[in-house]
Amino acid sequence: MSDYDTVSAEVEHEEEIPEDHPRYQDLITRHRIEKGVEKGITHLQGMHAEGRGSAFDYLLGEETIPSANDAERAAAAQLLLADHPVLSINGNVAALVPAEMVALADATGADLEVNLFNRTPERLTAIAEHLREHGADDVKGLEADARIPNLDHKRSKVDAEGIYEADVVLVPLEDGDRAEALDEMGKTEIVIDLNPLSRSPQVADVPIVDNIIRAVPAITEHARELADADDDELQAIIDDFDRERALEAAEERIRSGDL
Ligand code: PTJ
Repeated sequence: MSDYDTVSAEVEHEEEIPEDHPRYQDLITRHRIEKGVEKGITHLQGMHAEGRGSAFDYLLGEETIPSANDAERAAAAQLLLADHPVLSINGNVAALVPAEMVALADATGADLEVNLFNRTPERLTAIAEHLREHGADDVKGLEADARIPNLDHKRSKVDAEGIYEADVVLVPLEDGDRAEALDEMGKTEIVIDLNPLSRSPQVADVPIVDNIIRAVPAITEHARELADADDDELQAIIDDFDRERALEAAEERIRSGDL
């Protein structure tokens, strides 16, 4: 079987995808996004976003590179040290890693907030419901009673008691304008994005260049390991992390990776 062989789009459940398939992770990802669109969670544009991400992941060798693992550890330290951490959820994130985001929220004491680029009440409600089906108790983002400054009206909507007042936010697969606007608000931003040249990782305090399906469980694992660490130990992990070096290492791997 070559790397380019695929599995029929007729696959109904992801368990039907053979685990020994050379592109197993990519097929699972594609399948989850497709189901997300069918369920009214994921926007059609989410398919384009996924295709773009998948091309970068292919060039990264579909694995967590060492600099991404360092970023995931720094992200765990940031979330644990935060006064009010919030994890932002869009239609792709909800389709790909719903239970994993709930587990990360539990491990770090973070809130979950639905925050959409293509915002509609139907998708907001469907995503909140989907997260609850995967174990979430409280899902923010439905009130949208505050605004991120310097962003157009629809995309600026957040919860006053959620992203608006958070000190640390995890914004996976985020749009560049919003990442910049959150940065201008002084938030500590953790971004997960497979494209190191995209504006969101470029403005992030902690850019994680890794597939979200690997990154989120990895952050949770680091957070569980660091659960008993004191503030000095967490701060030392944050201070040791070099965002520029992480971005350069990812770009270097993508440009020169031996596939
Ligand atoms: O659900 P909504 O309405 O909030 O819309 C969500 C999308 C993702 C459609 C929207 O935010 C969007 O259009 O995003 P962009 O501008 O396409 O950016 C998405 C970024 O995520 C790109 O840089 C991709 O490379 C990256 N990406 C895609 N899939 C993954 C990924 N990064 C990590 N893991 C992935 N699986």
